[in-house]
Amino acid sequence: PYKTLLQNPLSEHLFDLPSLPMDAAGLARDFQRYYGYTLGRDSDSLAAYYPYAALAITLRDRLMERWKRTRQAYDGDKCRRVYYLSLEFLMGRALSNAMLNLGLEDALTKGLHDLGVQLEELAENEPDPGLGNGGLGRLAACFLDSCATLQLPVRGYGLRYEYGMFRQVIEHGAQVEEPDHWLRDGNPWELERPEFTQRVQFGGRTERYLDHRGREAVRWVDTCDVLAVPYDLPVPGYRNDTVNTLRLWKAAATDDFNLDEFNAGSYTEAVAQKNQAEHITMVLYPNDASENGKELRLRQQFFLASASIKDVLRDWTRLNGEDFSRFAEFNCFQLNDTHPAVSVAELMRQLVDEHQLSWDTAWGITRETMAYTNHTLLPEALERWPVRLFEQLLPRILEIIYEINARFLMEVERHWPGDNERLRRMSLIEEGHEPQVRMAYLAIVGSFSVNGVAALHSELLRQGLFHDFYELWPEKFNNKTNGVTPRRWLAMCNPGLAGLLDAELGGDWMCDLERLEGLAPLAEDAAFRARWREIKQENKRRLAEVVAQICHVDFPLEAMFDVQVKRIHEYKRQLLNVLHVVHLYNRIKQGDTRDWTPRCVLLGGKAAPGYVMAKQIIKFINNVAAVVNADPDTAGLLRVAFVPDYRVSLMEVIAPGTDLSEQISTAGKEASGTGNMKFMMNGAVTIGTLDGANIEIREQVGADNFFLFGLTAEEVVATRAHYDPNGIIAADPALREVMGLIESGYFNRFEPGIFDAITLSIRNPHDPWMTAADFRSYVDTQEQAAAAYRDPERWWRMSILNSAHSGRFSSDRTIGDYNRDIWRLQTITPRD
Ligand code: 4GP
Repeated sequence: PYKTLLQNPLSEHLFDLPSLPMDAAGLARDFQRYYGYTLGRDSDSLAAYYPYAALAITLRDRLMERWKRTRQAYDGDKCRRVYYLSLEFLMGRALSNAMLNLGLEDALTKGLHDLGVQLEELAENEPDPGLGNGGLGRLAACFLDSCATLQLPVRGYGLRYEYGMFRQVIEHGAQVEEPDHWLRDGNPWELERPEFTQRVQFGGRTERYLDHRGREAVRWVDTCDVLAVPYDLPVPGYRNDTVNTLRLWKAAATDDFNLDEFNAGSYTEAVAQKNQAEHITMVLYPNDASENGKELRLRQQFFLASASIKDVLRDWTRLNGEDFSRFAEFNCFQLNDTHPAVSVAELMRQLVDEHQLSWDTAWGITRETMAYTNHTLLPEALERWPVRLFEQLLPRILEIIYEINARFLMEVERHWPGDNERLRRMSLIEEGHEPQVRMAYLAIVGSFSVNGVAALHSELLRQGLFHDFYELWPEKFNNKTNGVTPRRWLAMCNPGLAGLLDAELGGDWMCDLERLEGLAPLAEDAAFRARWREIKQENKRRLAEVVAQICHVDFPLEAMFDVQVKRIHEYKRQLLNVLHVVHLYNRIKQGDTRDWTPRCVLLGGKAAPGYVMAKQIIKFINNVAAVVNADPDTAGLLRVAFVPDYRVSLMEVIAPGTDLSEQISTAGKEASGTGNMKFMMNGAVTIGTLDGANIEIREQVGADNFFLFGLTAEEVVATRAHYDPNGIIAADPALREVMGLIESGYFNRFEPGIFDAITLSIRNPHDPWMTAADFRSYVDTQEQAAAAYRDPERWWRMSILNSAHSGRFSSDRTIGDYNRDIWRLQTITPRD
């Protein structure tokens, strides 16, 4: 689309930019100029967006110089690079992040103050970009942050969804979804790069022909093409002059029109048809950890894979021509779950069909450059696409998958001669009434590395889900326990605690989080504990204000703030939490409140719009909350709130203000969790099962500083065959009463029957989440947590030790591990 090139290159002087001022007055001047001139606003404009935008551009300029220098450094070094391919990047707001990383908070606050502008108020006007569902998308964002801070040449590739994650509104206790048009006012952080547009093919058919060397070759013809236009977002490292790139593709129509229609006078129809193309990046699929067989989703996946690989190959051929002999040495693709797994076949297609490499050479390259991360064990989340859909949409890709499969099955046959059952199990194609392509297997076969995201999860992959593949290629399998960025999740979101850490540990602990260990001895110091408590109380005040404002529920600060925020999913067992709440309510109603710890229970999270049970759970939480909060007997003892529209910016207020972190999934189901790490860093104590990274959290902080309950993953499996929830309910008076109260319709007096599905699921002997099995040990352990909270010396010591031992859960450690074992990148420092 940009065929017009300059005849004469621009003068070098043009690129000799003066450095921008970083002091208060200089920043304020720029802000004023952008507001008044660039954006053209006046005193008559009261729209809050523009002063925010002026501030964003002021910061973006400062990033821009560093961004260019980083690119030059990477190009100049001809270094090995990694491309992180992900359908989701849940970046969170950019402004405070840029400010922190550039070290401009004080200067900007002062500069704006001198203009009579409140920085904090402006920052609140930034939309929270929701280009992800939950853990997987947020992990990608933490990883990019760590890569920039560690000065690693890693580029993110994703999609620029016009509509991100839906906005969740609660009406009569139930979730209602509203579209989130986050780009409506524009996005001052992005830089459109139409000059790097790529063309992506769909549909059509394949055709054999003889290439110029007389060899048989294949081309993909008669396709409906879509343009992929890149938008770059800067990813600043922490005060190190590195600014990496997140490149998001937007789908756009080509300018080729159906001439027949044109000539038949259907000009408007021909143009209107082009709209179809742009639908590809219209909306994020709001499902986490669950499969969906929608054609548009496969289109999105291929669109990302094809455009990104073309982008990388274009860069390669620009410098190396058609010599791919060292390609694998310099390039590595990390696949964030199976969503971009079609990249394996697409890289093969581009190398073989477009760059005329032999199959074996191309396959050698592919297998040395692809690496795959799995994020979930839930079988319903394992992506499979109908062969039929591939045939229509990506006929050439299907041929390539068949070829990969045929060669792979020969390898299996050599390894286990005559084991037809194994061939059937391991095939990339699941046979049956409607044959399917197994995307996880394609990813494993095409990669040199396969990792899970916590020790237990990686072990369960080896022993369960991917066991056959582990037997064939044990060396491919490895673990990379997740982490979160301490810049956003401590330094930025908890300024009170950050100040204390600066004072006690010296600056820059956020780049060497193991230094938090230095807090451990201070846990014994009463004066320090008092300081710690004050900071937590202030953070609780901030959180209580938000809860009062949006939930209209009053959270008294002396109560224990007990929080579970995450996607709503049966395996995460928000239901178990609510059963405990109902149990506490029963105790209050029976006058059993001796030695009571006042408690404020906060829940939040979105349900996939089509996940009926998850939506019922939200309704149930809200109904229970309404009854409990309205009952005068609970005053000062128990409060329950559901915070609507849980998102990154809300977590920034919630994590610092939490006392007790609920990580209560059925053991063996939560791959890792990352919210658990954010809470721990901010001094919350965990109540949790031996699941995902909880196990490693407990190892770090010590069994005394973690409230453990429930069956282990092994016990869950062993119990399954003889699980008898009704027997358990009958034998436990407390649970019997809880179930009785719910089943009496106490929480749905005007809506008879609406919670039947919930109570039946708990009573079902095939309940995969085994909620009843863990009730007793959960309630007992909650009682221990409550008792610990009544002993302030003990509680604050535990709180401090949780932060102190959270260093391992910095995503800098995680990325260090990826780099050591998989990526093997050199650090690159931009030069002046
Ligand atoms: C999530 C997992 O459920 C969570 O345990 C993990 O911490 C996170 O990925 C990051 O690895 N999975 C998803 C998903 O978000 O969509 O599968």
